[in-house]
Amino acid sequence: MKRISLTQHLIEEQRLHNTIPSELRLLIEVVSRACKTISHSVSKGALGDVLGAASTENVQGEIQKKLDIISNEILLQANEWGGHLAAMASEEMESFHPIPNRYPKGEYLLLFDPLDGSSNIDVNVTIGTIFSVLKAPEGMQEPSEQDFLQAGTKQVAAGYAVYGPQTMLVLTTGNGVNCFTLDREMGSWVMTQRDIKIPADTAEYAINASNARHWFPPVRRYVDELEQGKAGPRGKNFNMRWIASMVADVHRILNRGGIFMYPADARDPDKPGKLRLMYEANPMSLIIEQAGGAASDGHQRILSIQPTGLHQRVAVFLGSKNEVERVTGYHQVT
Ligand code: P6P
Repeated sequence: MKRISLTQHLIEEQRLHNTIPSELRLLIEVVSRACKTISHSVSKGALGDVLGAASTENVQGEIQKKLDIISNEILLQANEWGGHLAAMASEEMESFHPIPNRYPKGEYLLLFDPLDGSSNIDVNVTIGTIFSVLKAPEGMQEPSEQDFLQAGTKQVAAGYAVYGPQTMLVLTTGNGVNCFTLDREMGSWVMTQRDIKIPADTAEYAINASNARHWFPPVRRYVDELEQGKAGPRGKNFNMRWIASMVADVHRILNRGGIFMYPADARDPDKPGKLRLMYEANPMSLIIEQAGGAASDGHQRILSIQPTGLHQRVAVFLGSKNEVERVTGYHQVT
């Protein structure tokens, strides 16, 4: 495959599809540069005094890790001066972050989980950054939380950086999914996979099985069948993976198929799941669908959900299309 840079890809996409105006290209390049900085901080580990917990909690009531805060700051500072954004929102901040008056404002809204998989940071397991891009409503003057509450189908771009053995950037602007590997010597993102597609079938599933006693019947039935293997109704054996880092699990699924599940369960029937719609489920669902997969909350397409809150949670079943359709079907009959 011809190795091209992220910049060349974005310019070629603009020529081909006219879907990446210069402001959006600037936004994507600024975010990708911030992810390089985050990767650099993450890779220092104990040498950079970036490990361990901060003394604060985020809006989710979770103890923040130092790197959660560092990564959030990196994204805020990288994006606020460029004139491409009207506002930002983050898992780590209760309310949205308007662009300071000293900077020009643009027409895009950027949402992100600055460092996903934080429980893995201190034990050197893969983590990542997830981001979602929306257009600000026409004629918007002063941004409000309501302006962010757009269905996932309205995203104009979505992506993640995965900080693993390689640092990679996975991006969609609505015409397929492309992967870039960070060339640390050159400091540039180089395309290493073009138009990636997820196999419609799989023999691998991802769920936190320690919650099995709390699962509702449709999930119980689906996983039981997988566990019965060749002798069971599925007629084949399945493998299980759970990295407890959505970015890492999704990246594996994007590359070799699989189904990722974080369902609602009986621990808190009012809580529709753990993952957040706006800056985890929506961007990942767009990427998965653009790669030929599917993403549902058990009842409907995640991208069709009309948000009601910036930090609302949603149940997530995403990955190989035929498996997501099967488990979603069980929610209609079980
Ligand atoms: P559990 C990380 O905290 C995260 O938000 C996702 O990245 C990951 O898939 C999930 O939570 C792990 O949750 O309950 O298995 O620790």
